[in-house]
Amino acid sequence: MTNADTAPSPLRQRDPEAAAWLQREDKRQAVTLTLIASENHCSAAVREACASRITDKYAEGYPNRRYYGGCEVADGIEELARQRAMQLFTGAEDANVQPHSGTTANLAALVALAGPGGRIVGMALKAGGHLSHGHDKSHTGMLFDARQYGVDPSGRIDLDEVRRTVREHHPKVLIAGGSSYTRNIDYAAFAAIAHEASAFLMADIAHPAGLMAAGVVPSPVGIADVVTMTTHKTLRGPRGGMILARKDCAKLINSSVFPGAQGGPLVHQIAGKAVAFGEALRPEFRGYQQRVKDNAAHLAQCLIGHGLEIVTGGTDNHIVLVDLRATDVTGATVEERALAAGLSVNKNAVPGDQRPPMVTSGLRLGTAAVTTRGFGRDEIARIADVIAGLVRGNDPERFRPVVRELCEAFPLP
Ligand code: DSN
Repeated sequence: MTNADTAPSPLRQRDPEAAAWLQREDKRQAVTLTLIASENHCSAAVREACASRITDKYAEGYPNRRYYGGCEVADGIEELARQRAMQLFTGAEDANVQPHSGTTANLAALVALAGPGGRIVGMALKAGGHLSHGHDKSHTGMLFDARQYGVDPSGRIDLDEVRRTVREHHPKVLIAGGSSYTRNIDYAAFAAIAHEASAFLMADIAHPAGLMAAGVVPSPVGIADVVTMTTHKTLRGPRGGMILARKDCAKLINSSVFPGAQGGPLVHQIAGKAVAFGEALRPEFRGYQQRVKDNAAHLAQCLIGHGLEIVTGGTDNHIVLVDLRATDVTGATVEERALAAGLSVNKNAVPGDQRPPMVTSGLRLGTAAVTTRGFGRDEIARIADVIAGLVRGNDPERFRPVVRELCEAFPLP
């Protein structure tokens, strides 16, 4: 424990109970290796912006068109975030930085493009898609007429199936992207399929947004009509969402976010987004994203070397999806063992999975957070040894010293 941990702070003085919970989270992250593909560690500068006094400010509306007075600073912050976003994602004609999350961004974009009750086509959750792409438990599956496409037996998108689904159902929106899909997507082919059917193409890049901003994987910006994302995964910003749109879709998107789906924007989070986009515009961000991608490819190869099956046999991005069906363990069991060893991972369905979502036959791993801590090939190989040992049934306690040593050698930013 350092002096900084015990020094009086307004929070520690006024609410020691809440402060203790937050301190416990600092400690948890420090002694845990995060391999959850949707998580990362943002910088202290981003966290400082998110904790700023602008959290007090209501700013319903958009820069220079607000429903409240005193918004000149909120205008400046939001415009800074928007301009940096458009610089980062070359080809973006408009940026809406207000969505509170990726799901809110998707809902707002789908209402804008499909209209209430409109037909949408997205990738099924079990195939690697996302709940908000039309799953029946999501409002996107209840409020829209949703149809889904899957993946081929090897786990890859089958463009012929996508084309058949679109030709059969005539959707207003075709969605490309997912939350556990590990391969590059041919966005030009998706756009051709959508546009042939007079549908919009919406690309959800929540996961690979950082890799795309850095140019290490192909991006749909400039190809898709609308691109939605989160800002806290590979992009390494604060928790939140964002929508990039072609100029002719921008008005629809903006009024669908506010007043359609949200009230006052979280200006403190938008400040964090502006800072994170500024960080992503620096040259070192590309190197970081290249290492994230290389580490994921290496992790997949190391796990294959241990005899484990990887969906599609590898990865093009930061995600590795382990198929446990040839073993005698479930995703839930390995997730629990991993936590006991100090690794934070998540169980995940694999294509064709027969097990329920709280059990699953897969494990989704991601390299964004450990790469932020500074991991390279050697550390990734050690983590692969641990995961393979856990799948084999070794006592998780046995791996705690390795995880502790790595956490100490590679501290949080
Ligand atoms: N929770 C995000 C993920 O883990 O991919 C998606 O909502």
